[in-house]
Amino acid sequence: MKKKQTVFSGVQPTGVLHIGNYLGAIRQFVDLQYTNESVFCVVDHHAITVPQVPEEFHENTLKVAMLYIACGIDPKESIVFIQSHSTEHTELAWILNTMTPLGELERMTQFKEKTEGRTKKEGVLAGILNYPTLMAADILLYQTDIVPVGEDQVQHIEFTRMLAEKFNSRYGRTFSVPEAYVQRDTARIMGLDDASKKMSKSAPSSNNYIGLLDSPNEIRQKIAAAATDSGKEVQYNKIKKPAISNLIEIYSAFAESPHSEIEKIYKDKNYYEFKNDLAELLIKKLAPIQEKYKELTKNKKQVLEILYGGSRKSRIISQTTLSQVKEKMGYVI
Ligand code: AQP
Repeated sequence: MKKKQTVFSGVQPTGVLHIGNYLGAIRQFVDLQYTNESVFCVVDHHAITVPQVPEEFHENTLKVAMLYIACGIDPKESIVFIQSHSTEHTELAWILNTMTPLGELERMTQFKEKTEGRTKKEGVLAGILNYPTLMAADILLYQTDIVPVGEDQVQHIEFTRMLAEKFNSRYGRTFSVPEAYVQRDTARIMGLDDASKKMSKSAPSSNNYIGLLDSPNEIRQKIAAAATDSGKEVQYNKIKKPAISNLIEIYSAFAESPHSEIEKIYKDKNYYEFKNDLAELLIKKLAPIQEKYKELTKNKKQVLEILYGGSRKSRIISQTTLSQVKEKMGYVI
């Protein structure tokens, strides 16, 4: 079957992936790969926009790659590779940087959040400002049509579209103009310890998230400790009951059952019973991912071969795009 469109996305190796990364992004990668040309990248250059401990960074990069595969990304269907293995990404990022208005970067919500409360003198590093341009390069190199992401990344896709259109209008059509692909119900899974902020792998407390590799006991303990709202009814209402609604969203996504069904099941039950069942559901659904991951850790050589092979395939596409870009701009190539 001819695959329809080109899908590209990436995840940063800034920690162990959590169920928000899975529901907001990786599950979509898996579904889309069968009908679309798919390219999935471990975006290691993005991770170093915040300081990394070298040993942890190295390990986390391989962990993300192994979790991609453990979650169901099939290297026979998709190109899987590590961003820094394809130097075209940083080269195109530089070129795009020269066309990016500073104001566009400064107004990015993530830039504002990540530098909140810090003055320029206190050392806001340039990478945290510039990384949307690198993300644009990642996407545009593959003539991407669709970018599956969580809601927090939508602004960056809009920014990528702006750069693609700007380049195309200045030099003639060179890039496909991509669109964000957001799964409405799981676009923003909130933190377990604070339902007003998104679940995040670099959250100060690990009680904020369920990691894809958390043990059954960790899952039980974290769900038991998860914030709830006043009252005891298991009802979906994002305004009045944000914390319970977040847990219902997680339950609903893993059980593949609508919120209303869950409300019905727990109509005469309390938070305690609901949380117990949610923990057991997560343990059951994460078990096959954890098993596959464990197998992969025993064969890191095979994982590296997949990644090197992915990089070779990715470069066939990215080198073509980069050559076109440079030729149109007048570089001597
Ligand atoms: N809470 C979330 N709900 C739904 N989707 C989410 N994503 C992240 N958090 C949630 C999506 O996961 C993909 C990979 O994210 P990323 O690692 O590249 O960066 P991020 O968005 O900054 O994710 P984190 O977990 O919050 O990492 P840190 O803490 O390092 O910043 C993206 O598609 C993202 O939208």
